[in-house]
Amino acid sequence: MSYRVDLAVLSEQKPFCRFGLTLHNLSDQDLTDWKLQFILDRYILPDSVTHAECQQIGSFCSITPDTNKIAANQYFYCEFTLRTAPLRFYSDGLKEALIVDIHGQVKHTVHVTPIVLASPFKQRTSLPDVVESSISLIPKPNSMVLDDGYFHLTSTSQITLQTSLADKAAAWLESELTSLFSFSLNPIGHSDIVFRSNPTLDESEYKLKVKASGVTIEAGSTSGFVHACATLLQLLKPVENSLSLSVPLITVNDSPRFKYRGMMLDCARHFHSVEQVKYIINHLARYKFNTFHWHLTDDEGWRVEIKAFPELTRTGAFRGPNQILEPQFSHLGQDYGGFYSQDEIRDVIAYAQDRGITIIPEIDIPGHCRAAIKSLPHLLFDENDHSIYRSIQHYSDNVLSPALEGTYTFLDTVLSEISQLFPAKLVHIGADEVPDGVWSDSPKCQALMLEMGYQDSKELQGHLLRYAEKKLHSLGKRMVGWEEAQHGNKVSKDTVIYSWLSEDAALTCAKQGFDVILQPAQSTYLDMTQDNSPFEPGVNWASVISLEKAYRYEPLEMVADSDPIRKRILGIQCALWCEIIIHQSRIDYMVFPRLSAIAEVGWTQKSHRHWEDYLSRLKGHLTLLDKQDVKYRQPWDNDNCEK
Ligand code: TNX
Repeated sequence: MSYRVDLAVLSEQKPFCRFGLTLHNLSDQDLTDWKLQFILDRYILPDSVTHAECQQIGSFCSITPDTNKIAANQYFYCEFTLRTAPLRFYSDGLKEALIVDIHGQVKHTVHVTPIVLASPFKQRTSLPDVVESSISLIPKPNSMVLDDGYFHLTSTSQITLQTSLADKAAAWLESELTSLFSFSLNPIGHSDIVFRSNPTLDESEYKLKVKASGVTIEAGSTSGFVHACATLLQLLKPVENSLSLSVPLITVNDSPRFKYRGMMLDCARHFHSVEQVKYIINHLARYKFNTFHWHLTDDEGWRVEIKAFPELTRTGAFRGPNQILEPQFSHLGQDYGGFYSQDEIRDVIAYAQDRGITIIPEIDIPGHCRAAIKSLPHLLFDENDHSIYRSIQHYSDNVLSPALEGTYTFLDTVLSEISQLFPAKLVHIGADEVPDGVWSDSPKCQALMLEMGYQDSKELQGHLLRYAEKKLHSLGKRMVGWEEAQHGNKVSKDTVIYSWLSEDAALTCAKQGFDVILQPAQSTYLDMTQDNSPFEPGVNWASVISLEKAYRYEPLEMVADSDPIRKRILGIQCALWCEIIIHQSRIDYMVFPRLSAIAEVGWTQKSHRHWEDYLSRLKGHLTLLDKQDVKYRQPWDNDNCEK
């Protein structure tokens, strides 16, 4: 190791933190003509830097020192300030660092030491020890009666389909039996699992009966059959020294608490392969979710092929030293990225449909658009816009202009292709986090405001979103957006609001007449750390979300049962934002088992949910996760760490 960088907290004076950065030249050669590049996802106040100048684009930082030489075995030191909540976790520090020459060519790799935090080490919280439940169903069914005894699926068992509604569920059951238990059904065997249509059952509702004579599944919808299979799969246990599987005698009559149960996956900040996306979708089916919200575009990446604009993926899907987009979050010295072709997307949609899951695509506008703007500057870049702004993720050039014709050409084309590609009725247009100050120094935007009689720049955002909403209507779609979609008061009440700031904010939207999906960051964001130990990966701007906190999320707790506003709440969703999700094992660590806790929040009635009861079921359920080799966070292991 010839070069090393250390970062230490020097002082915490709310709302600021002061840091000292030391770059050690441990080699026996002088270092000259150098700059230091590193990844830090907080914003360095440019005027606060000593002995150097800092340029920052998003999380990509570049420090140019005042003196260009570090003699052999000497070091360079500078200080800077962040306006930030105190740092509490090692993953808050520098992620990667490189020494480059003054033209940006890589000279040396740099070893990054863990950040020296100001806060003392915090003990992890431990979970109560519980006795493992004999039935490990998650989410817990809303009605279930257990009998004595077992039925056995054997090498002579067969599925009998009495309805074509169950085709997909039965095929999924067979593939899961193979992958979880290496168990195959016999095409000419006994009718041990019978699927029967029951038109009296609502969407997603199902009945599962296991008697001494076999298993009967009834539903009135594809989703109902899939959920019944998810229950059956969790009831099965391999019988020792035999090829058969046992299932307890049981009667389950079950239906979900919320109609909409979703998960959002951010594939823009880091790219996840088709296989990784399918992996998540299959797990969603196992936990009886019915919606996968696919965050396909953001500042740091455009991940969906648009035939009319190949530039969007040619430029916007990659970042790195040889790309137009700078490296962000990881892979500092390397080109990095990827996108989904339309054929791949169709394949993923079919895979999800086979599991009763609808995919809602998200094209995030007008903020979070840096990758698109850099890819299509001739359409999307307003060269006369001198507005000064900085987004939450530290970009000053990431917002579409509502006053450029090109913006509308872009929207028409992208929304048309997306609407054709995705069969879902809902299309998500983002609308989150448009920074203050945007459009204020653009003659075109100011002229548009004057022409339309707008007083507030938020109305420009509303103007653009109203256009998107009408376009989507003309394509037979319903628009959905983050909370800020109602800013500027222009979109109609047909738009569905995904509320992430807080439940209060969600209720305000519902009172105004919007349908709402609850996704409060404080309980459902899977990128939040899971404990106070500084070793935990993640961020904590909304909260630390332990398994218990996720489980104890109680939607609409403050709303009376009789309040008509409840009808406006379509359901709940959790989200994995992926700034820090660099590899599959981190997906596992952040998602499992919290996903199972949120699944129960969405599915099981409040009166049936109890924390310790969930834990006792979870204990048995972990065996199933082990079978799938999921690298979940060990709930009872106090030295728990990412593998
Ligand atoms: C907020 S929630 C965001 C995302 C970030 C996330 C990180 C929302 C609509 N926007 O852009 O990735 O926080 O936790």
